[in-house]
Amino acid sequence: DIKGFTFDLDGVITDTAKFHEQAWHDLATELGVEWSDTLGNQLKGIGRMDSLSMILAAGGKQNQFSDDEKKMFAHKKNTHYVALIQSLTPDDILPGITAFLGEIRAGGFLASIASASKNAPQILKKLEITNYFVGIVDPSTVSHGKPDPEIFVRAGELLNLQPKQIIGIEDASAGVQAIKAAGQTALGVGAATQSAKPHLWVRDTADISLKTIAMKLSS
Ligand code: B16
Ligand code: MG
Repeated sequence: DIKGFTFDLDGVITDTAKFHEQAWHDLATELGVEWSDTLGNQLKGIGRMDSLSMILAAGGKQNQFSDDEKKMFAHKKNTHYVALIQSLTPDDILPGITAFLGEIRAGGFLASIASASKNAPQILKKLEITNYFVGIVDPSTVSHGKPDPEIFVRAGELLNLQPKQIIGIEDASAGVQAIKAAGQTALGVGAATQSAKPHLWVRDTADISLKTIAMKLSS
């Protein structure tokens, strides 16, 4: 029986992708790398240093900077990003999610966060939903990013449940792969997850509820 949920953050709980994109776009421009929507999409769900590497590679500049310079660029992007997320309020929670978190709590289920973002604690605080979660995996202690199962395994451990008792929720294909590899049931949200063949699928966060999940599990 399902007893808990592991949540991705960006794209499932709130749309911080637009802030990441703005901050990366500005940094790319400053570094003389031409921005494209394709590049922006490729960065979704990818960790901070890997995102920077992809931007430099897109501009053919992967060998032009020292590790210290790269750290400085990533720090600069993050400072800008952190300034942008200060505007988040509970109104920025994606449709259906607040109600679903309420159902989880009322039903005695547990929830934890499996996000690559080091800013996840701040974001949950801004959205005023920190106390719906028993824990947040600290991504700085995770060695392998999604699609590696590590972060979902850790999020499952925070729940103190077996993988079979957990549903993981993701909007990225690499995230769905990670959930499946962790032995949890994957609920994919949106078209981008279909290629990873999640066990359960919804078009939109508004379609997520205990009732729809129960229906999909039994069909
Ligand atoms: P930070 P998720 C990911 O969050 C974002 O989708 C991705 O764009 C970002 O680069 C990554 O977190 C790291 O975030 O720079 O804040 O540590 O989808 O795993 O919740
Ligand atoms: Mg995501």
